[in-house]
Amino acid sequence: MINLVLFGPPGAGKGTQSENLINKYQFVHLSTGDLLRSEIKAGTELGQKAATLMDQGILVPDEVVIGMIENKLQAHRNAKGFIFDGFPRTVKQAEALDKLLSQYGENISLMVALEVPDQELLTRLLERGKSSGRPDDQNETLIAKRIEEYNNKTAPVADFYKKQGKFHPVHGVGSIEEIFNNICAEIDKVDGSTH
Ligand code: B4P
Repeated sequence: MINLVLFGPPGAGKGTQSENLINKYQFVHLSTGDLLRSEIKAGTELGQKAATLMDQGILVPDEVVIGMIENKLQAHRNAKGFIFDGFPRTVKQAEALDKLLSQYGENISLMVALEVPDQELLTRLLERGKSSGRPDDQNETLIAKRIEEYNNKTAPVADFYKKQGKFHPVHGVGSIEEIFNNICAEIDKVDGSTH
């Protein structure tokens, strides 16, 4: 079983690459961004609270996303592997994930970190904002706030996995296919060494 953390700043290509990775490896896809957006769409209390924060580019509380992930792990006990997209986003979330997986005798196999310069992130997100309707993609100030949240709270998560020897950086600028092939090469290295 391969459990992959797909990591990177907002707009790095996590959601984009996840789609292709699911097709190839039959991972169960767990995107906290998608889970939160479906709560917002359904108009739940959790969704209403999350929307206020997300619309300002701020992370939602750790307890909320950890609870969502726990429910999903329980619902997919027979999965071949998981791809964690946009989670963990804080060290507290990373510690909680290790704990949850250990209850199933599992652990994170690797973290693939997509590396993309800030200017490129801004261009991509503003472009997506023209059609996505996502409030958090609409202007430069908000996107800058999301990148600031990433640098302050999320970037330290990379060190957490570096210490475990699981950190695999991949250059995230170029064609989607080229980046996909480089991610697969990292997964296959780890997958091969576990057999
Ligand atoms: P997410 O939904 O995770 O939002 P994201 O980081 O913007 O998405 P992603 O990074 O997957 O987008 P992609 O690059 O694929 O989170 C949204 C919000 O939810 C957060 O700000 C936070 O408030 C909250 N949240 C989520 N998880 C949380 C957690 N664990 N804890 C607390 N809060 C949490 O796509 C970007 C664009 O780039 C696309 O238009 C794509 O087409 C384009 N693109 C992709 N690859 C490209 C390439 N190679 N070249 C050119 N363009 C490319």
